[in-house]
Amino acid sequence: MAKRASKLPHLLLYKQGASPPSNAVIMLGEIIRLKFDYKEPALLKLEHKSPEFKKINPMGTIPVLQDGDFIVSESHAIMKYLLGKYGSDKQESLYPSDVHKRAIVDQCLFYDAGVYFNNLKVVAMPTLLYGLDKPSQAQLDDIDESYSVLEAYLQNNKYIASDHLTIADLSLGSTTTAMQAIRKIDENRFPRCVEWLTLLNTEEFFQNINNPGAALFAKLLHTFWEKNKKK
Ligand SMILES: N[C@@H](CCC(=O)N[C@@H](CS)C(=O)NCC(=O)O)C(=O)O
Repeated sequence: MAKRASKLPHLLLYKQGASPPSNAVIMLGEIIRLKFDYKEPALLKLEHKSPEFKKINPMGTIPVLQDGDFIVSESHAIMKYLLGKYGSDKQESLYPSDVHKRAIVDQCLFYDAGVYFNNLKVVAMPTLLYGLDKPSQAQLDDIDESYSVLEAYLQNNKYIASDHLTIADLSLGSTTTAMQAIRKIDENRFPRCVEWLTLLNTEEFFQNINNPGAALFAKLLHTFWEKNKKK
């Protein structure tokens, strides 16, 4: 009997293990059963700023998804794309179509993209590339301020944007876990954040994909802080 041509898409993801937005996309892939091939540009060698990489993503960031000859960057846009194209029965719960429900998920995604992840990045990139040896008090205060936003989002639901898991949990959850390497959540001030992280940690995709990535991120930062102090 003739072999049927595979309908599986060829998805190539540019990512790094220690990158929270990459891990958000990979967790989504796991939930909706997608298989990725991976490329890992060496950020420490600035490969993501090379002319070749910038042809793929002018922003010079990871993750970037290549689906056949279609390319899209920015983890939140990638997740919405993957769900729209391959989400099938999972799409509705992970990114609801109801306008109000979707607006709340978007509110969280844009908070991650526009503010929250940046509070991590302004510590991480100068540590890895420019000799920063510890976060400043102002950076730590900004992170605490951003935890208070999550705490407020979590007042009504145990998940960040709904009473069930959505892609907002993957984004804000992966950023938050990595952020612990810089500023631990104070359980007395932000109890709902701690409960939410505990809940996410019951998921296998979180344990298997997110947590090793966050551990790698923590190790990198602490190694560089030690090294940079000796300079
Ligand atoms: N909002 C973007 C952030 C992407 C981002 O900044 N990724 C980091 C790695 S975790 C990066 O590429 N940093 C390199 C740089 O900005 O130079 C997303 O969610 O994809």
